[in-house]
Amino acid sequence: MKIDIVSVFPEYFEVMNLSLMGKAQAKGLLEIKAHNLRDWTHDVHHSVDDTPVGGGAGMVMKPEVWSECLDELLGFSQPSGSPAPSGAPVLIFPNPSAPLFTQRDATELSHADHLLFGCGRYEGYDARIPDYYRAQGVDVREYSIGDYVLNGGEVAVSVMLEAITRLMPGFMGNPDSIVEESYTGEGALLEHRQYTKPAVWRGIAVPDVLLSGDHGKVDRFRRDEALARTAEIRPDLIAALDCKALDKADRKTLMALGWEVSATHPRRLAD
Ligand code: JB8
Repeated sequence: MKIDIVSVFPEYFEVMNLSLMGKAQAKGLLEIKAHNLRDWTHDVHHSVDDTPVGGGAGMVMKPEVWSECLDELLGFSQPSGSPAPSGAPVLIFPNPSAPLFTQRDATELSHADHLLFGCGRYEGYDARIPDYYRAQGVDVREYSIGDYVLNGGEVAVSVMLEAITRLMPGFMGNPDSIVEESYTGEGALLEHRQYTKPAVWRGIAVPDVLLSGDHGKVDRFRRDEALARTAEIRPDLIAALDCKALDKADRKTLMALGWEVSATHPRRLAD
């Protein structure tokens, strides 16, 4: 997978040479290139922003600099005209006012050949930039990574890239560890808690059942814990489950936790 990132702080992405991401690059699985947006400016001050039309605080990133940069990285020879070449990258802009980036998006994008990320700064980028490339036939995505505001898109891109690249075949040593994780698949639950040895540490014992060697009992214990923790921390995920996908023991557990499970989706009963 080829990954281009455009930013006014391209050095930020030197972290991508570390850990599993660095190994994936060394293996040739990934090719990450960070570009400096200011390389596409022509003025002496290398300016990339201007005041907002309509007034207001802060600055907005100018469309002309971005279009010169993106035309080149997308392989568009003309400023306008020819449609997106086949095999064109998916163009992704972090934006705190966009839909949430989810595990589903990470899974989808892990199959792409080429991603191009644009990192905004200041109050963001001119809204015509994504509009224009969409109109040119480019697959343009805008995503928020959560309900908080960052100073720019760089951190959001590193979050998205970490979520996307670890799903690529050959990226992780043990692909099984992906299947068992939170937020994978339809019946998404938070994970059960994890323990390692020793069995008693500072007077605190791991749950007995995990030492029993009874895999059926261990699986049931973990499933019940996942249901209970999810009901407590993320009741929205329980309410999104398909009741038909719940086994008898799941239903019994949820009912004991105060959920009604006879409709399409579980519903929290009034206390
Ligand atoms: C300027 O909070 B964020 C985010 C914030 C930003 C920009 C992009 C993303 C650009 N501020 O996800």
